[in-house]
Amino acid sequence: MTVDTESRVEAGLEGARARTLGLLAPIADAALVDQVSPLMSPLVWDLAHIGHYEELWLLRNVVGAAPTNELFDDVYDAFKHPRRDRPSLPILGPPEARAFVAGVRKRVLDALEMIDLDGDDPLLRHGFVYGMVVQHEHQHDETMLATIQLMKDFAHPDAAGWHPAPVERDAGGTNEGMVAVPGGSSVIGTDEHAWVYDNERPRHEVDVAPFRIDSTPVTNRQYRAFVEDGGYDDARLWSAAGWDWHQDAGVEAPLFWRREGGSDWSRRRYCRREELPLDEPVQHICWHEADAFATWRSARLPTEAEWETAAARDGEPGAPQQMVGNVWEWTATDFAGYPGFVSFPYREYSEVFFGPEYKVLRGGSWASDASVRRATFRNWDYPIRRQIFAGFRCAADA
Ligand code: AVJ
Ligand code: FE
Repeated sequence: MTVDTESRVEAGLEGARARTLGLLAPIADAALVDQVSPLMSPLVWDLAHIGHYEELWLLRNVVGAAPTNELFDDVYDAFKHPRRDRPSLPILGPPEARAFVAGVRKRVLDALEMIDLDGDDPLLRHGFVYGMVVQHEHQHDETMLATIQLMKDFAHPDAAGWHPAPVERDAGGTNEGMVAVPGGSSVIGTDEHAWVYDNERPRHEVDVAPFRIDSTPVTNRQYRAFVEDGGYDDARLWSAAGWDWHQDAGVEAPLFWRREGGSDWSRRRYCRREELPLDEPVQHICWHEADAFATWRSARLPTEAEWETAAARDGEPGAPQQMVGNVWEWTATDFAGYPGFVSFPYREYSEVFFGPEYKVLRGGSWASDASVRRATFRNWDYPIRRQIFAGFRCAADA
Protein backbone atom coordinates (compact mmCIF):
# COMPACT_ATOMS: atom_id res chain seq x y z
CA MET A 1 0.00 0.00 0.00
CA THR A 2 2.57 2.54 1.10
CA VAL A 3 4.82 1.64 -1.77
CA ASP A 4 1.99 2.07 -4.26
CA THR A 5 0.93 5.37 -2.77
CA GLU A 6 4.50 6.53 -2.60
CA SER A 7 5.21 5.69 -6.20
CA ARG A 8 1.97 7.33 -7.28
CA VAL A 9 2.98 10.45 -5.38
CA GLU A 10 6.45 10.45 -6.91
CA ALA A 11 5.15 9.90 -10.41
CA GLY A 12 2.53 12.60 -9.91
CA LEU A 13 5.05 15.15 -8.66
CA GLU A 14 7.51 14.35 -11.42
CA GLY A 15 4.88 14.41 -14.15
CA ALA A 16 3.59 17.79 -13.05
CA ARG A 17 7.08 19.27 -12.88
CA ALA A 18 8.08 17.92 -16.29
CA ARG A 19 4.97 19.55 -17.71
CA THR A 20 5.57 22.87 -15.97
CA LEU A 21 9.17 23.14 -17.09
CA GLY A 22 8.30 21.90 -20.57
CA LEU A 23 5.67 24.50 -21.18
CA LEU A 24 7.85 27.31 -19.86
CA ALA A 25 11.02 26.17 -21.67
CA PRO A 26 10.39 27.94 -24.98
CA ILE A 27 9.51 31.22 -23.29
CA ALA A 28 12.20 33.87 -22.92
CA ASP A 29 12.86 35.25 -19.43
CA ALA A 30 11.62 38.68 -20.52
CA ALA A 31 8.27 37.15 -21.41
CA LEU A 32 8.12 35.24 -18.13
CA VAL A 33 8.13 38.48 -16.16
CA ASP A 34 5.78 40.29 -18.51
CA GLN A 35 2.19 40.95 -17.53
CA VAL A 36 0.31 39.75 -20.56
CA SER A 37 -3.13 40.71 -19.28
CA PRO A 38 -4.45 42.26 -16.06
CA LEU A 39 -6.41 39.03 -15.63
CA MET A 40 -3.28 36.91 -15.39
CA SER A 41 -0.13 36.75 -13.32
CA PRO A 42 3.31 37.01 -14.89
CA LEU A 43 4.30 33.41 -15.62
CA VAL A 44 7.22 33.64 -13.23
CA TRP A 45 4.75 34.37 -10.42
CA ASP A 46 2.84 31.16 -11.16
CA LEU A 47 6.09 29.22 -11.20
CA ALA A 48 7.28 30.42 -7.78
CA HIS A 49 3.72 30.21 -6.39
CA ILE A 50 3.73 26.51 -7.32
CA GLY A 51 6.93 26.12 -5.30
CA HIS A 52 5.61 28.15 -2.40
CA TYR A 53 2.41 26.11 -2.20
CA GLU A 54 4.49 22.94 -2.25
CA GLU A 55 6.77 24.22 0.48
CA LEU A 56 3.83 25.33 2.60
CA TRP A 57 1.97 22.01 2.42
CA LEU A 58 4.65 19.38 1.97
CA LEU A 59 7.51 20.85 4.01
CA ARG A 60 6.15 23.34 6.53
CA ASN A 61 2.86 21.56 7.32
CA VAL A 62 3.96 17.96 6.87
CA VAL A 63 7.50 17.96 8.27
CA GLY A 64 7.56 21.22 10.21
CA ALA A 65 10.28 22.80 8.07
CA ALA A 66 11.02 26.51 8.31
CA PRO A 67 9.94 28.77 5.45
CA THR A 68 12.59 29.62 2.85
CA ASN A 69 11.57 33.26 3.12
CA GLU A 70 8.73 34.60 5.24
CA LEU A 71 8.03 37.34 2.72
CA PHE A 72 6.84 34.68 0.27
CA ASP A 73 3.74 34.18 2.41
CA ASP A 74 2.70 37.62 1.29
CA VAL A 75 3.81 37.85 -2.34
CA TYR A 76 2.81 34.30 -3.32
CA ASP A 77 -0.52 34.23 -1.51
CA ALA A 78 -3.14 34.49 -4.25
CA PHE A 79 -5.50 36.29 -1.87
CA LYS A 80 -3.16 39.05 -0.81
CA HIS A 81 -2.66 40.75 -4.16
CA PRO A 82 -4.83 40.70 -7.28
CA ARG A 83 -3.21 39.33 -10.42
CA ARG A 84 -2.86 42.76 -12.00
CA ASP A 85 -0.69 43.96 -9.08
CA ARG A 86 1.67 40.99 -9.08
CA PRO A 87 4.33 42.44 -11.42
CA SER A 88 5.00 45.26 -8.93
CA LEU A 89 5.62 42.84 -6.05
CA PRO A 90 9.15 41.88 -5.05
CA ILE A 91 8.85 38.50 -6.77
CA LEU A 92 11.69 36.17 -7.72
CA GLY A 93 13.18 36.54 -11.17
CA PRO A 94 13.18 33.55 -13.54
CA PRO A 95 16.53 31.97 -12.51
CA GLU A 96 15.75 32.41 -8.80
CA ALA A 97 12.24 31.04 -9.22
CA ARG A 98 13.58 27.97 -11.05
CA ALA A 99 16.14 27.38 -8.31
CA PHE A 100 13.49 27.85 -5.60
CA VAL A 101 11.05 25.31 -7.03
CA ALA A 102 13.85 22.81 -7.68
CA GLY A 103 15.18 23.16 -4.13
CA VAL A 104 11.75 22.70 -2.58
CA ARG A 105 11.17 19.64 -4.72
CA LYS A 106 14.43 18.04 -3.74
CA ARG A 107 13.63 18.44 -0.04
CA VAL A 108 10.11 17.09 -0.57
CA LEU A 109 11.42 13.94 -2.25
CA ASP A 110 14.10 13.49 0.41
CA ALA A 111 11.47 13.69 3.16
CA LEU A 112 8.92 11.49 1.40
CA GLU A 113 10.40 8.17 2.51
CA MET A 114 9.88 9.11 6.14
CA ILE A 115 6.23 10.03 5.76
CA ASP A 116 3.53 7.56 6.82
CA LEU A 117 0.97 7.58 4.03
CA ASP A 118 -1.04 4.78 5.64
CA GLY A 119 -1.72 6.26 9.06
CA ASP A 120 -4.80 8.02 10.39
CA ASP A 121 -3.80 11.56 9.57
CA PRO A 122 -6.42 12.61 6.97
CA LEU A 123 -3.95 15.03 5.42
CA LEU A 124 -1.50 12.22 4.64
CA ARG A 125 -3.69 9.16 4.21
CA HIS A 126 -3.45 7.79 0.67
CA GLY A 127 -1.17 10.71 -0.07
CA PHE A 128 -4.02 13.26 -0.01
CA VAL A 129 -1.90 16.38 0.52
CA TYR A 130 0.58 15.25 -2.12
CA GLY A 131 -2.28 14.73 -4.56
CA MET A 132 -3.50 18.20 -3.71
CA VAL A 133 -0.10 19.66 -4.52
CA VAL A 134 0.16 17.69 -7.80
CA GLN A 135 -3.27 18.86 -8.90
CA HIS A 136 -2.44 22.40 -7.85
CA GLU A 137 0.61 22.43 -10.12
CA HIS A 138 -1.40 21.04 -13.03
CA GLN A 139 -4.14 23.62 -12.53
CA HIS A 140 -1.55 26.37 -12.65
CA ASP A 141 -0.10 24.77 -15.79
CA GLU A 142 -3.48 25.17 -17.41
CA THR A 143 -3.66 28.76 -16.19
CA MET A 144 -0.20 29.38 -17.65
CA LEU A 145 -1.31 27.92 -20.98
CA ALA A 146 -4.16 30.44 -20.96
CA THR A 147 -1.64 33.20 -20.28
CA ILE A 148 0.57 31.98 -23.11
CA GLN A 149 -2.43 31.91 -25.45
CA LEU A 150 -3.05 35.56 -24.54
CA MET A 151 0.52 36.53 -25.54
CA LYS A 152 0.42 38.34 -28.85
CA ASP A 153 4.00 37.69 -29.81
CA PHE A 154 5.47 34.57 -28.60
CA ALA A 155 9.07 35.73 -28.77
CA HIS A 156 11.13 32.61 -29.09
CA PRO A 157 13.05 31.10 -32.02
CA ASP A 158 11.16 27.80 -31.76
CA ALA A 159 7.82 29.45 -31.24
CA ALA A 160 6.38 28.62 -34.63
CA GLY A 161 6.88 24.95 -33.96
CA TRP A 162 5.47 25.05 -30.47
CA HIS A 163 1.97 23.83 -30.03
CA PRO A 164 0.30 22.10 -27.12
CA ALA A 165 -1.93 19.07 -27.60
CA PRO A 166 -4.83 19.66 -29.98
CA VAL A 167 -8.41 19.63 -28.81
CA GLU A 168 -9.47 16.03 -28.58
CA ARG A 169 -12.56 15.17 -30.52
CA ASP A 170 -14.36 12.00 -31.33
CA ALA A 171 -14.42 11.03 -34.97
CA GLY A 172 -17.23 12.72 -36.83
CA GLY A 173 -17.16 15.91 -34.91
CA THR A 174 -20.50 17.36 -35.86
CA ASN A 175 -22.93 17.92 -33.07
CA GLU A 176 -25.62 15.35 -33.69
CA GLY A 177 -28.10 17.13 -31.52
CA MET A 178 -29.45 16.13 -28.16
CA VAL A 179 -29.81 12.80 -26.42
CA ALA A 180 -32.49 12.03 -23.85
CA VAL A 181 -31.53 11.33 -20.26
CA PRO A 182 -34.14 9.80 -17.96
CA GLY A 183 -34.94 11.67 -14.79
CA GLY A 184 -35.30 10.46 -11.26
CA SER A 185 -33.00 10.29 -8.37
CA SER A 186 -29.38 10.73 -9.33
CA VAL A 187 -26.28 10.46 -7.19
CA ILE A 188 -23.61 13.10 -7.68
CA GLY A 189 -20.35 13.94 -5.99
CA THR A 190 -18.05 11.44 -4.36
CA ASP A 191 -17.02 10.23 -0.92
CA GLU A 192 -13.56 9.37 -2.09
CA HIS A 193 -11.09 11.24 -0.01
CA ALA A 194 -7.69 10.76 -1.57
CA TRP A 195 -6.93 12.98 -4.57
CA VAL A 196 -10.33 14.61 -4.61
CA TYR A 197 -11.21 18.14 -3.50
CA ASP A 198 -13.52 18.99 -0.62
CA ASN A 199 -16.04 20.62 -2.99
CA GLU A 200 -16.69 17.24 -4.69
CA ARG A 201 -17.83 15.70 -1.40
CA PRO A 202 -20.13 14.34 -0.10
CA ARG A 203 -21.82 12.06 -2.56
CA HIS A 204 -25.52 12.83 -2.38
CA GLU A 205 -28.83 12.30 -4.10
CA VAL A 206 -30.50 14.91 -6.24
CA ASP A 207 -33.80 14.77 -8.08
CA VAL A 208 -33.39 15.42 -11.75
CA ALA A 209 -36.33 15.80 -14.11
CA PRO A 210 -35.97 14.04 -17.48
CA PHE A 211 -33.94 16.22 -19.81
CA ARG A 212 -32.13 16.29 -23.11
CA ILE A 213 -28.52 17.31 -23.54
CA ASP A 214 -26.23 17.89 -26.53
CA SER A 215 -24.30 14.80 -27.50
CA THR A 216 -21.13 16.90 -27.85
CA PRO A 217 -20.06 20.40 -26.91
CA VAL A 218 -21.31 23.16 -29.21
CA THR A 219 -18.97 23.36 -32.21
CA ASN A 220 -17.39 26.35 -33.90
CA ARG A 221 -19.68 25.67 -36.87
CA GLN A 222 -22.78 25.95 -34.71
CA TYR A 223 -21.46 28.99 -32.90
CA ARG A 224 -20.58 30.71 -36.17
CA ALA A 225 -24.22 30.32 -37.24
CA PHE A 226 -25.24 32.22 -34.09
CA VAL A 227 -22.71 34.96 -34.84
CA GLU A 228 -23.81 35.24 -38.46
CA ASP A 229 -27.46 35.27 -37.49
CA GLY A 230 -26.82 38.48 -35.55
CA GLY A 231 -26.91 36.82 -32.15
CA TYR A 232 -24.60 39.44 -30.70
CA ASP A 233 -26.90 42.26 -31.71
CA ASP A 234 -30.17 40.82 -30.50
CA ALA A 235 -30.80 42.01 -26.93
CA ARG A 236 -33.70 39.58 -26.55
CA LEU A 237 -31.26 36.66 -26.46
CA TRP A 238 -29.20 38.03 -23.59
CA SER A 239 -29.80 38.29 -19.87
CA ALA A 240 -29.68 41.85 -18.52
CA ALA A 241 -26.21 41.23 -17.05
CA GLY A 242 -25.11 39.54 -20.26
CA TRP A 243 -26.27 42.43 -22.41
CA ASP A 244 -24.47 44.92 -20.14
CA TRP A 245 -21.30 42.86 -20.41
CA HIS A 246 -21.64 42.67 -24.18
CA GLN A 247 -22.16 46.44 -24.50
CA ASP A 248 -19.17 47.15 -22.28
CA ALA A 249 -16.85 44.60 -23.85
CA GLY A 250 -17.90 45.45 -27.39
CA VAL A 251 -17.32 41.94 -28.69
CA GLU A 252 -19.05 40.17 -31.54
CA ALA A 253 -17.34 36.79 -31.62
CA PRO A 254 -15.31 34.49 -29.35
CA LEU A 255 -11.93 35.68 -28.15
CA PHE A 256 -9.21 35.04 -30.78
CA TRP A 257 -11.68 34.88 -33.69
CA ARG A 258 -11.18 37.37 -36.51
CA ARG A 259 -12.70 38.06 -39.89
CA GLU A 260 -11.22 40.46 -42.41
CA GLY A 261 -13.29 41.99 -45.13
CA GLY A 262 -15.35 39.33 -46.81
CA SER A 263 -13.06 36.47 -45.83
CA ASP A 264 -13.87 33.53 -43.59
CA TRP A 265 -13.39 33.49 -39.85
CA SER A 266 -9.97 32.58 -38.55
CA ARG A 267 -8.76 32.08 -35.05
CA ARG A 268 -5.41 32.53 -33.41
CA ARG A 269 -4.16 29.52 -31.53
CA TYR A 270 -0.82 30.26 -29.85
CA CYS A 271 1.51 31.49 -32.57
CA ARG A 272 -0.64 30.54 -35.52
CA ARG A 273 -3.61 32.15 -37.14
CA GLU A 274 -5.59 29.40 -38.76
CA GLU A 275 -8.83 28.74 -40.50
CA LEU A 276 -11.58 28.23 -37.94
CA PRO A 277 -11.75 24.45 -37.31
CA LEU A 278 -15.48 24.06 -37.69
CA ASP A 279 -15.90 20.73 -35.95
CA GLU A 280 -13.97 21.57 -32.81
CA PRO A 281 -15.82 22.69 -29.70
CA VAL A 282 -16.10 26.46 -29.50
CA GLN A 283 -13.74 27.88 -26.86
CA HIS A 284 -13.04 31.24 -25.28
CA ILE A 285 -16.63 32.32 -24.84
CA CYS A 286 -17.92 33.54 -21.50
CA TRP A 287 -20.96 32.26 -19.63
CA HIS A 288 -23.10 35.11 -20.98
CA GLU A 289 -22.29 34.16 -24.57
CA ALA A 290 -23.09 30.52 -23.86
CA ASP A 291 -26.37 31.55 -22.26
CA ALA A 292 -27.34 33.79 -25.21
CA PHE A 293 -26.49 31.04 -27.70
CA ALA A 294 -28.66 28.58 -25.77
CA THR A 295 -31.58 31.02 -25.83
CA TRP A 296 -31.07 31.50 -29.58
CA ARG A 297 -31.34 27.72 -29.95
CA SER A 298 -34.48 27.61 -27.77
CA ALA A 299 -32.47 25.67 -25.21
CA ARG A 300 -30.65 26.41 -21.96
CA LEU A 301 -27.44 25.51 -20.19
CA PRO A 302 -27.50 22.26 -18.19
CA THR A 303 -27.44 22.43 -14.42
CA GLU A 304 -24.38 20.82 -12.94
CA ALA A 305 -26.56 17.99 -11.56
CA GLU A 306 -27.80 17.33 -15.10
CA TRP A 307 -24.28 17.49 -16.43
CA GLU A 308 -22.96 14.96 -13.93
CA THR A 309 -26.00 12.72 -14.40
CA ALA A 310 -25.30 12.65 -18.13
CA ALA A 311 -21.58 12.09 -17.53
CA ALA A 312 -22.31 9.08 -15.33
CA ARG A 313 -23.84 7.45 -18.42
CA ASP A 314 -20.71 7.95 -20.52
CA GLY A 315 -20.06 4.85 -22.57
CA GLU A 316 -23.66 3.60 -22.46
CA PRO A 317 -25.55 3.45 -25.74
CA GLY A 318 -27.35 6.69 -26.46
CA ALA A 319 -25.23 8.61 -23.94
CA PRO A 320 -23.56 11.88 -24.86
CA GLN A 321 -20.05 11.39 -26.26
CA GLN A 322 -16.95 12.12 -24.23
CA MET A 323 -18.13 14.50 -21.52
CA VAL A 324 -14.67 14.88 -20.00
CA GLY A 325 -11.54 16.34 -21.57
CA ASN A 326 -12.77 18.46 -24.48
CA VAL A 327 -13.31 21.94 -23.12
CA TRP A 328 -14.56 23.19 -19.77
CA GLU A 329 -18.32 23.41 -20.04
CA TRP A 330 -20.24 26.26 -18.48
CA THR A 331 -23.26 25.14 -16.45
CA ALA A 332 -26.30 27.08 -15.26
CA THR A 333 -25.32 26.52 -11.62
CA ASP A 334 -23.77 28.93 -9.13
CA PHE A 335 -20.82 27.53 -7.19
CA ALA A 336 -21.93 26.30 -3.76
CA GLY A 337 -21.06 23.58 -1.28
CA TYR A 338 -22.94 20.30 -1.51
CA PRO A 339 -25.25 19.51 1.43
CA GLY A 340 -22.99 18.49 4.29
CA PHE A 341 -19.93 20.17 2.78
CA VAL A 342 -16.94 20.28 5.11
CA SER A 343 -13.97 22.42 4.16
CA PHE A 344 -10.74 20.41 3.94
CA PRO A 345 -7.91 21.13 4.34
CA TYR A 346 -8.31 24.89 3.92
CA ARG A 347 -11.20 27.26 3.25
CA GLU A 348 -9.43 29.20 0.54
CA TYR A 349 -9.43 26.37 -1.95
CA SER A 350 -13.22 26.28 -2.42
CA GLU A 351 -15.36 27.64 0.34
CA VAL A 352 -14.48 31.31 0.09
CA PHE A 353 -15.67 31.23 -3.54
CA PHE A 354 -19.13 29.81 -2.80
CA GLY A 355 -21.80 32.24 -3.88
CA PRO A 356 -23.78 33.53 -6.83
CA GLU A 357 -20.92 35.44 -8.44
CA TYR A 358 -19.24 32.26 -9.73
CA LYS A 359 -20.60 29.77 -12.25
CA VAL A 360 -19.59 26.12 -12.20
CA LEU A 361 -17.70 24.63 -15.13
CA ARG A 362 -17.47 20.88 -15.68
CA GLY A 363 -15.60 18.35 -17.73
CA GLY A 364 -11.99 19.48 -17.82
CA SER A 365 -10.40 20.74 -21.00
CA TRP A 366 -7.79 19.39 -23.41
CA ALA A 367 -5.33 21.36 -21.23
CA SER A 368 -6.38 19.65 -18.00
CA ASP A 369 -4.16 16.88 -16.77
CA ALA A 370 -5.62 13.43 -16.13
CA SER A 371 -5.20 14.07 -12.40
CA VAL A 372 -7.96 16.68 -12.52
CA ARG A 373 -10.04 15.27 -15.38
CA ARG A 374 -12.87 13.50 -13.67
CA ALA A 375 -16.63 13.69 -13.87
CA THR A 376 -16.99 14.96 -10.29
CA PHE A 377 -14.40 17.77 -10.60
CA ARG A 378 -15.88 21.25 -10.17
CA ASN A 379 -14.25 24.33 -11.61
CA TRP A 380 -15.64 27.84 -11.28
CA ASP A 381 -15.16 31.30 -12.70
CA TYR A 382 -16.88 34.64 -13.19
CA PRO A 383 -19.53 34.60 -15.93
CA ILE A 384 -17.60 37.25 -17.90
CA ARG A 385 -14.33 35.32 -18.24
CA ARG A 386 -13.19 34.22 -21.71
CA GLN A 387 -9.50 33.42 -21.39
CA ILE A 388 -10.06 29.95 -19.91
CA PHE A 389 -10.50 26.96 -22.22
CA ALA A 390 -14.25 26.92 -21.86
CA GLY A 391 -17.13 26.11 -24.14
CA PHE A 392 -20.49 24.55 -23.34
CA ARG A 393 -23.25 22.23 -24.39
CA CYS A 394 -26.95 22.95 -24.37
CA ALA A 395 -29.76 21.15 -22.59
CA ALA A 396 -33.54 21.27 -22.67
CA ASP A 397 -36.44 19.91 -20.69
CA ALA A 398 -37.63 16.55 -22.01
C1 AVJ B 1 -10.18 25.78 -9.43
C2 AVJ B 1 -9.09 26.75 -11.32
C3 AVJ B 1 -10.66 28.06 -10.04
O1 AVJ B 1 -7.01 28.74 -10.42
O2 AVJ B 1 -8.28 29.84 -9.08
C4 AVJ B 1 -5.11 27.28 -8.06
C5 AVJ B 1 -7.42 26.47 -8.80
N1 AVJ B 1 -6.59 27.12 -6.49
N2 AVJ B 1 -4.55 27.66 -6.89
C6 AVJ B 1 -7.86 28.78 -9.56
C7 AVJ B 1 -6.39 26.95 -7.80
C8 AVJ B 1 -5.46 27.56 -5.95
C9 AVJ B 1 -8.49 27.50 -9.03
N3 AVJ B 1 -9.59 27.02 -9.95
FE1 FE C 1 -2.60 28.43 -6.64
